[in-house]
Amino acid sequence: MSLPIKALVAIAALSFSINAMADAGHADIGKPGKASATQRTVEIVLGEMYFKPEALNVKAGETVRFVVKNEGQLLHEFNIGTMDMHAHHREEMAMMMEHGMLTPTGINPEKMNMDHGQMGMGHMKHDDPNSVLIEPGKTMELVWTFPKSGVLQVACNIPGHSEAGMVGQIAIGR
Ligand SMILES: [Cu+2]
Repeated sequence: MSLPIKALVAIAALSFSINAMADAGHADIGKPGKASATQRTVEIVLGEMYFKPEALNVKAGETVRFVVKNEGQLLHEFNIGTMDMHAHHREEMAMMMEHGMLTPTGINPEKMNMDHGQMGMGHMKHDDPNSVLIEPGKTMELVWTFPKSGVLQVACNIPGHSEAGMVGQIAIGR
């Protein structure tokens, strides 16, 4: 495994996750967008413990290219979802921390790509299409097509971070 971490995370972010879609259930949070369909680029800066900007308005059905920069010292996540989805994902992230796949400052690619089936964890990869994990000093992109209406939450689900202020809001169509 000699792919740079950035590439691994980009691949993970692009891969379609059945589980994430199932988690979304009835809540329509939108879907991964095509870079070619991008109508707007929005820059987001992450740090301890904030998103800048922390509130955003998008148009109904708009495809936005997020360029997300981690200017902090710790590993952070930019995840678009609902409160329920974030609560569920926070548990997964806590598990990944416990098992050393994530550290407070980075991603351990060997552990992240291990087969965790024998540990009773099933698939335990950070491959949700609605999320990017960004190491300190790095920038990641996420292209997202929003639904026609609703209010979504942005969160960093690394244990303790959203509790400390890493939450934001995206309002659609207003
Ligand atoms: Cu964070």
